[in-house]
Amino acid sequence: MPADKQVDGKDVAEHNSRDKGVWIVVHGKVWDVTDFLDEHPGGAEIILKYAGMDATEEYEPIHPPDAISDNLDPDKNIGTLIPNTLPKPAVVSPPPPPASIAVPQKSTSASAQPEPEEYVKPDIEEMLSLHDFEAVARRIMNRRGWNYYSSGADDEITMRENHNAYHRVWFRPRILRNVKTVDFSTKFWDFPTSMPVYITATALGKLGHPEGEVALTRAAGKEDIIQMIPTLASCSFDEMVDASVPGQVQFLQLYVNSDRARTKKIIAHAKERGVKALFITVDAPQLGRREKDMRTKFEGAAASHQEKGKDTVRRDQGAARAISSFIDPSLNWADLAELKEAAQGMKVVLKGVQCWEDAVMAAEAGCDGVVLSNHGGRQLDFAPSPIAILPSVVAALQQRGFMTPHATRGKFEIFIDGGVRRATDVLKAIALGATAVGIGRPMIYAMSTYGEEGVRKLVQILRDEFEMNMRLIGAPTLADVVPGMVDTRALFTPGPEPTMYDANYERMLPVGVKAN
Ligand code: 173
Repeated sequence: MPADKQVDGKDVAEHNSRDKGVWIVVHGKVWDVTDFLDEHPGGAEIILKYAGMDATEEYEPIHPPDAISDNLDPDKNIGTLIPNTLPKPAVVSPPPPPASIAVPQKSTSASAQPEPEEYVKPDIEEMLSLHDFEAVARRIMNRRGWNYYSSGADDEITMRENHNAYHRVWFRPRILRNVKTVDFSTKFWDFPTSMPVYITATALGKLGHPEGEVALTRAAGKEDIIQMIPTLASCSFDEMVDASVPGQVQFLQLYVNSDRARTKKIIAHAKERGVKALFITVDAPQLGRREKDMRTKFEGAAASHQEKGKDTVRRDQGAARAISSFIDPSLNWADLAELKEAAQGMKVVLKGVQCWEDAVMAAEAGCDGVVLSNHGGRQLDFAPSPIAILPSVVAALQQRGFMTPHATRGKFEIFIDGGVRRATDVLKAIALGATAVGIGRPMIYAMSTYGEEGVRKLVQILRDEFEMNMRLIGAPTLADVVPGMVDTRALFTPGPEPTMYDANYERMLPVGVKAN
């Protein structure tokens, strides 16, 4: 059927079941997805829910724009929907904010149903720290987006520990050093950047902001920091590269697909578009259980599981589960050579290393670096915080000659991510031997609350913090931030009471119990 055929909404509405055929509308185009139902990485159920309807709103945040045309044959494009001919589905009201943060209600004697007080988003100039973006995000993001980004695995012990561990590293500040000017620009390998912080990969940006990840790209370009492009972005890879300015350095985070040909195609395309480094995620052979995400996304909806198809994975539980089934759990060390060869010309880094033995194996396998990461506490609960394992990783790599002494860092770079909220956190990581630190959630919260300007503001806040804190520890350059500037003796003992989580995150509650 010719793709420019005009299709009446009534015809679409009639194709609403496996028996009658399943048509859906996305961005004004009508697609026949009947044969694709059981191939859909997100499962058949979610498509069937939109059978005969316009699925654009559901589709948009969790698929890059080219996902349909990449996966369906052109003859499955039935044509273009004639505007305003599709019967309207029942209106679904936007999800309420989490009950635990519901604002106090005005008491009014005139009405039995008091109106909730409206939350007034603060002016961006009121943002003083990275925590502030999270606090605003929690109030204004829709529930689905907030629960997806804010959730951690199981009891969220690792997610909290990632941040809390920084509270147990203390500085040993030096005095009377000339800190009139401080310089915190640095290089990742030979790629210069304005600070030792990059935007790490986070999926599904349009759950937070309609522009999605291109807002991060633009902010990174303007503030001269490096962005790691996620495999599972809401924007397409090309949109993110097209949004960069000339000379802007971008990395790519890669989930390795069971279909290796697809992965190689992605790598080749990234190389062609000038991506400088490939960060292969190695901590997610299966997605962790983020119960807050799983529970709330389908609150009130009937439970679902894939009826037919290749496996029995439930895909209705949370945004990430819906789209992660392509990730290859059989990926192992023997596959690295092939991936490295495909990536020749780009740096290759393993993202998600959680002990020194694996960091050494990565170096021995010829990788250019590692990211000590537990995926923001979203995968294995009780994985250690990256800052706690950093000293042992550095020691092991130095012993084996993969890292030269701190001030003249070698070619093997150590990045860390998870729980970073302050420039002091970053400086602690630098002192202990990291090249730089990835920031994920706060970037997404800044984007979700104030768009590109929010992300720029976040970077500016960090810049101010770097300048002040480097003066206060007596380090005019990052080369002066050496191991002797930190005291890690408390790292493995209980430390100060955590602060962030009580303010910005709610405790997880069992099914059916409302937070208060
Ligand atoms: O942490 C995540 O949510 C994540 O990495 C992911 C993995 C697969 C699909 C979507 C997101």
